[in-house]
Amino acid sequence: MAQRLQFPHDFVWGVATSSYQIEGAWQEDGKGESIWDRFSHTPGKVLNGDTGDVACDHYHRYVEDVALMRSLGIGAYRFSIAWPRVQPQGHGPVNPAGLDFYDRLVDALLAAGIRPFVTLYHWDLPQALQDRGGWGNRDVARWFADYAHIVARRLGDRVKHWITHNEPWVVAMVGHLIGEHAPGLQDPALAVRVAHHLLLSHGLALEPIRSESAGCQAGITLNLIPMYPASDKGADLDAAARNDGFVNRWFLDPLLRGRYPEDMLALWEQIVPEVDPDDLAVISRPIDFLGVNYYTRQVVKHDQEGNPLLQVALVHPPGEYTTMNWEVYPEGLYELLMRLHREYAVPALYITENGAAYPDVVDAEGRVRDPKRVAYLRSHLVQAHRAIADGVPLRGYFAWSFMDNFEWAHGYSQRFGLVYVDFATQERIVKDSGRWFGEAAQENGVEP
Ligand code: IFM
Repeated sequence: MAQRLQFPHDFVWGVATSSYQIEGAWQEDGKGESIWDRFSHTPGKVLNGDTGDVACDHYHRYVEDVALMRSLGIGAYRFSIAWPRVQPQGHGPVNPAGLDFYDRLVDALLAAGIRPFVTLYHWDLPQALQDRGGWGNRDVARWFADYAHIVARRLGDRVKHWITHNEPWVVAMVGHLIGEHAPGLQDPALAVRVAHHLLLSHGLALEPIRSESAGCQAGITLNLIPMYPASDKGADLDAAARNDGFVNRWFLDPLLRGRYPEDMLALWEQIVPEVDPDDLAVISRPIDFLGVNYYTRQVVKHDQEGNPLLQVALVHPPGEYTTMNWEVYPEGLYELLMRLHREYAVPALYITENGAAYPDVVDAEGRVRDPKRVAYLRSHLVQAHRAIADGVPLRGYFAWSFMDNFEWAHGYSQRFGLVYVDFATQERIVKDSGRWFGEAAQENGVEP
């Protein structure tokens, strides 16, 4: 048998979730409405009319959930804070009961020996702020920094890892260009402006976080997708470069180089937002780490009729796909990590999400056998290990997700969890992959 691949002794093994996807309790204890409450309550927006009203009922079951993490041997938990629980109107008065919930959660984690990684924004904007223009309104960036300050003041003595945003590309583009996510808009210029304000809010939040959380590490999480041209024709190479500009460089370059990519500025001349003189200096304030969410690659071809902003279309090569119709492509993770190291000299990296949706079922013995997910996790961890061996400062890996949950516009139809959730009874059943991942965490390594 091949030798086990051992990770560095301080490598972080974690699981991840987000507030709207698991908490439920959508209007309890003074929580305000979020854009995802509004969106999921609007008929036709989410598959089967599913909502996050109850989700995994984690708000009431967090003690049990933390105990389950502990029993698996998980070392860290990445979760997000629901802004409208903390500030129901998005700015101004604080709702103490909302902060208390996260305070209790952090204490429970620490008592279980699990390190909390907090994401401040994983898509549930207070609806009251959307009513004032949402992320299209520059003021929201400042209000986000105030909110970050409030949370860090309360939790910063115990939380030492902070992520400002989860996947600003998705917020900007899926929410404001494609319209499949809240707030469900389709306006290219607005989408690019939203992206800018998200980045600005990230930069503005760093200082208050650091001031309240001595010795902390603060960063941001991007969804990054390595792009491959569908052929070696010049037009396809250019198409892949444009899609890379759209998904990856439009966020990486301002954050890590203090400028937007020239080729994309030229391409999007008509829609690029107003950028105040200091904005890019704020956006590129040093981060301690970059969070990377990696699921798949994209194969791209030039297509005049394709996405009008980019004139590209995606090609689906033969291979293995998850139920999200995402190709399983572990080598892409290695290539992505190497690129971030070489081209962006990122100080440290965490894989803050990686995982797969498959059609899991509970068998007659009450067991969930999910060998494909085990294979997916293993193959990606092998590539992560390879990147570390080649010099990438990768500090940890978080599996998405700790448990099955509300997969946005797909409702409950996509199961990503290491733990199966029966949404009718809220029973949790650890999948084979959950046990496998817990063992890998305990042994700090995987069999190749
Ligand atoms: O469920 C999402 C998560 O909220 C953000 N990253 C991708 C996951 C799977 O689609």
